[in-house]
Amino acid sequence: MERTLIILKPDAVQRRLIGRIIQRFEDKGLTIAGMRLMRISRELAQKLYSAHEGKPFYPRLMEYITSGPVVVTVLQGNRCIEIARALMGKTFGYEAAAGTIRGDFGASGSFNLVHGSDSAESSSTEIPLFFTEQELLEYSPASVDWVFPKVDS
Ligand code: IDP
Ligand code: MG
Repeated sequence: MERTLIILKPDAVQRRLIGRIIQRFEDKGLTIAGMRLMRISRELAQKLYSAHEGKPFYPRLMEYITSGPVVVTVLQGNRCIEIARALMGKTFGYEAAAGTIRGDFGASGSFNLVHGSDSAESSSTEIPLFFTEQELLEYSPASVDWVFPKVDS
């Protein structure tokens, strides 16, 4: 099954939204394979956001993501990258649709609560920055066949 890296960014933790945001992913039927509360170092932030180096907002992005504890989690499920991105909504809360995490909880043009891998390629480079294979648990919640039928479209 596919996996994606999700980060609840410092604003999500400071605003005590961890439970409500994780709930969205659980409600959808995605499985938590790994989870940790941590503070992202500058070195790690540079690796995570290497694609954005040189962009005008990069210094502020580095400051933001290293400014406080984050919750890093790996979610698992068929098409979970696309599903998680849809649950997150557009990049900033002012433009994200109501019903999405960013649309419901955010209004800022810089703080946006969550990070989610945007492709299979990025999830495969992002996940190992935070978790070893041993730290990711392979299990099948009792409900999983009802969320992802063995024969599906
Ligand atoms: P995404 O998180 O929706 O994939 P990206 O374009 O990949 O958005 O940007 C990564 C992160 O960089 C965003 O989540 C946001 O925190 C920050 N960012 C992107 N564009 C801007 C901007 O124009 N101003 C300030 N921060 C930005
Ligand atoms: Mg992105």
